[in-house]
Amino acid sequence: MFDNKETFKSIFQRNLVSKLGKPIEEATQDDVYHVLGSMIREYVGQDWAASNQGFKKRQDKQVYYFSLEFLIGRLLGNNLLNVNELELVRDSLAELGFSLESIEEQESDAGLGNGGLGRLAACFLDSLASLGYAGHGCGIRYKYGLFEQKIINGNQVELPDNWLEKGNEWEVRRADKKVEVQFWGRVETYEQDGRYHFATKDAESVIAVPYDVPVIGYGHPHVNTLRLWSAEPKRETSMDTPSNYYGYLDYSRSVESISEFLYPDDSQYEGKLLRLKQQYFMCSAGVQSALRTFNKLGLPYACLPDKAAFHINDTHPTLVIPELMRILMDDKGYGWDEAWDITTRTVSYTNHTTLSEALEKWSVSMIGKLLPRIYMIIEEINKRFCGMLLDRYPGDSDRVQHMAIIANDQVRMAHLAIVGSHSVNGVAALHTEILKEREMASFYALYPERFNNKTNGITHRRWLMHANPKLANLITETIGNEWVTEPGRLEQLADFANQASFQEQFRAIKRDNKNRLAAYILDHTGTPVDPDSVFDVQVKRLHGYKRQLLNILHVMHLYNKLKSDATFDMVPRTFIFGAKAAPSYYFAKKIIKLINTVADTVNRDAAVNDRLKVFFLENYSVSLAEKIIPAADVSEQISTAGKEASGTGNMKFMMNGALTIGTMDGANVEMAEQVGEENMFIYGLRADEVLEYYRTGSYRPNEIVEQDERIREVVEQLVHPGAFCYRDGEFWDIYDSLLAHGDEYFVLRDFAAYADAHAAIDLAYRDVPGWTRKAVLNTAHSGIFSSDRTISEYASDIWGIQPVSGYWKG
Ligand code: T68
Repeated sequence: MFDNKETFKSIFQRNLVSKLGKPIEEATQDDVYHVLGSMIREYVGQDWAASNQGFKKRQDKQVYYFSLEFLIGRLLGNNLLNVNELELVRDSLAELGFSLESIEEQESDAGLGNGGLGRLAACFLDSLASLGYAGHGCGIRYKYGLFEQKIINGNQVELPDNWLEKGNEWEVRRADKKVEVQFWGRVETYEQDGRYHFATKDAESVIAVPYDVPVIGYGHPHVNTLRLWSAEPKRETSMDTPSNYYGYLDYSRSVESISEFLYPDDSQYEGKLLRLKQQYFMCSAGVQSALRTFNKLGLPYACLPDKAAFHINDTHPTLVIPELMRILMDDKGYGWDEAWDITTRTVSYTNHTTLSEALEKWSVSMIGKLLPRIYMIIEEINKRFCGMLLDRYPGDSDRVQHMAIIANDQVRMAHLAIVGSHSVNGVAALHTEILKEREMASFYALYPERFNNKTNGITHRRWLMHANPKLANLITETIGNEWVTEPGRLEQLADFANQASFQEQFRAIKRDNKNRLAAYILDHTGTPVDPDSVFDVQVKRLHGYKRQLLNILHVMHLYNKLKSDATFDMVPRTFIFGAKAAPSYYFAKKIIKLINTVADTVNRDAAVNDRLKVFFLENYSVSLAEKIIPAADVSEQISTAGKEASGTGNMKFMMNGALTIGTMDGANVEMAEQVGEENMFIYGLRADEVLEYYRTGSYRPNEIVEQDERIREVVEQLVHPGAFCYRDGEFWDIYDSLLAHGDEYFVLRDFAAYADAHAAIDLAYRDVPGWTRKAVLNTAHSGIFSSDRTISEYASDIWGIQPVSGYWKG
C-alpha cells in the first residue's frame, strides 16, 4: 500500500490538505483519525470492487449472515493490521508527532450489539474475509448503539450512544441498492390460471437503504461486505394539504424509528412492536438484496441453495424463512412445495441460549396485523408441520401441542427456525448436548440429522495480534509466524512453557499490560493499583446466571477475613469488574450498586487495601475489553453450570495467558480438555447436578447459611448497616433472592467450592515459574478457539462453501 514511511507521510499530508485544508502542524488527533480512515477506506475500494467482480465472474456461492447485532468495535487498528500496514503507519505517525494508539482512541466504538452474540458475529466476519470465503453480514445501521454506561453514586445510568455524531469513515451509503419493505395492510386473495394469488393492499412502504462497510481479509486482497440497513420514508407521498403534511411527518418519524436504536436486552425477550418491525425490516431487505444478486446469474430459483446460504444468528432473523417463501410464491410464481424445498435448503440456524425467558414468542395478533401475508405463511407452515406430526405420531396430540409453531396465540420462533432450516447448531459441545437431550429433544428425535455443534471462537487477529502486540511478537520470535494463519500452531509454545528465559519475557509482557491497565484505572477512578497484585477479572453482561454476585460475596468474605484474622496471609489481589445491565433489569442493577459499594469500602480501608482492591470499570465495551483482557491474571467464568451456552470472553482470556477459575459450563469444558484441568481452577456443581436439584426441588439455601459461618456473615452484611450496607436494608432484594426466593442460580451452594478454588489460586500464584508455565500453556492450547476454526467448520458442514481466494502465508 505504502512503499515506505516517506511515501506514507507525503500521501498522508497531501490528503490532510485536500480533505481538510490543513497543514500537519494544525491537525488535531481527530483530523488525523478521519484522514487516515478515509485513506484506508479508499485504498481498499479497489480490492472491494475486485472481490465483488470475482464473486460474480466465478458465480461463487455467497453466505449471508443475518444478525440483529454486529458488535464490531473500532476498525482503524484492525484494518491497518489486516492490510499489513500497522507498523509502518505507527512509525510514520510517530515521526509526525502522533501516537497511533491515541489516534485509534478518536474512533467511536461501534456498539451495535449487546454482548457475546453480537461480538461473535463480528469475529465471524473477520474470519470469513481472512479465510477468503464469500460471506457477508446483514444487519441494521442503528443510529444509537448500546447505551453508554455511567456510574453515579454506585448506580448505573444510561446515556444514548450517539456513535455516528462525527460521521463514519468506513461506511458507504448505497442509495442505488435500496429496496422497499411493506408493513400493515391486508391480503387480497384471488384465483387466476387455476391457482390462488395473494396481494397485500394498503400497506405502508418503508425504504431500506444499505450502508456498506468493507470487511478486509487479513494479508490478502479479499474484501467482503457488512451491509447495514437504514430505514427512510418513501418520498413520493403527496404533502400538498396541511393534514397530509402532518400525516407525512408522523409517517416519516415512525419510519425513522425502525433503525433508531438497538434493544439493550441481552437475554430477556420483550414483545415490543418496534422490535418486530426491526426484525422484519432487516430480513426483508436482506433477502431482497441477496436475491437481486442471485438473479444476475440468470439461474432458476431451484439453484438458490447452491448459490446462497442464509444463516440466522439466533431466532431474531427467523422471518427470513416466511419472507423467502413469500417472494418465491407471490413474486416468482413457485408452488408451496418447491418454495419450501428451496427455503429449507437455503436457511440454517444457530441457537445461543437455553434460558426460557429469552425465547422469542410473538403474539399472533401482533404479527397478523403488522405482517398479514407473512402471518398467513407462518400459519400454513404450522398447519403442514402439525399435519406431518400427526401422521408420524398418530393420536399423540400432546406432542403436537408441545412442538407446534403456533400455540396459545403465540408464534414460537425457535420452532419456526428449526422447522424451516436444514441445520440447527449449538455453540459449545455441552450446550448442543443440552439442546438435543432436553430443550429441543422432541425436534432432535424428529430431525436428528439437522442438529450439530459448532463451538464458538474468537478472532486471534483482534484479540491477540491487535490487543496484545507484544505477546504476538514474542510468539512469532519463538515459534515463527505460521501461527498467524494457522493458529493451531500455537501448540508449539508448549515446548517453551518451562524455559526460564521465555518465561521471563512472557511475564514482562504481562507486567507491561498490567501497568497500562493500572494507568487507565488510576486515570478513570483516581485510585492507584498495585501492578504486582493478581489482576482477577470478571467482564461480561450482568446477569443472575453469570453470578457476579458469587464473586462479590467472596470479595466481602476476603475483606472480613483480612479484618478479623491478623495472621491471614494473602497475595495482593485486585478484583476488576465491568458489566452493563439491561436498563429494565432491576436485580442486575442492584448487583452493580453492591459491587460499587464494596469497592468503596475496601479501597478506602487502609488496613486492607495493600492486599485487596476492587474496581468497577464503567462502560465495558469492545475497546475497553482490548485493554483489560491482555492484563488479566485470572479470568472469572463462573456461571451456573448448564446456563452459559458457550462464552467467548473465556477464550479471549485464555489466549492472552490468563488462568480461568470456572465452572464446567459452556466452552469452559472444552478449554479444560485442551489445556488440562490442572491448568485451570475448576469448581462447583456440574450441569447434571444443577438439573437434578431443579428436578427434585431439594435445594435448601437456608441450610447452607446455617452451616457455613463465612456465608452467614456475608449474607447478613447485605442487610445490616455496616461495612457494605450504608442504608438499612439497602440490599434486601439480593438477600431475598438468596434466601426467600430459593437462590435460583446456586450462589450459596457453590460458595465454599469457589472460596477453595480462590485459595488454590493464591497458593499457585506464589510459585512464579509454576504459574507462568500454566499461563503459557493456556495460550499454547488456545488456537483451537480461533474463529478461523469455527468458520471453517460452518463452511464445510453447514454452508457447503470453499475459500474463493487464497490465504496469505506469512
Ligand atoms: C450469548 N448470547 C450467550 N445473547 O449467552 C453466550 N439475546 O454463552 C455465547 O457465547 C454467545 O451468545 C455467543 O454464542 C447473547 O449474547 C444476546 O446478546 C441477545 C441479544 C438479544 C436478544 C437475546
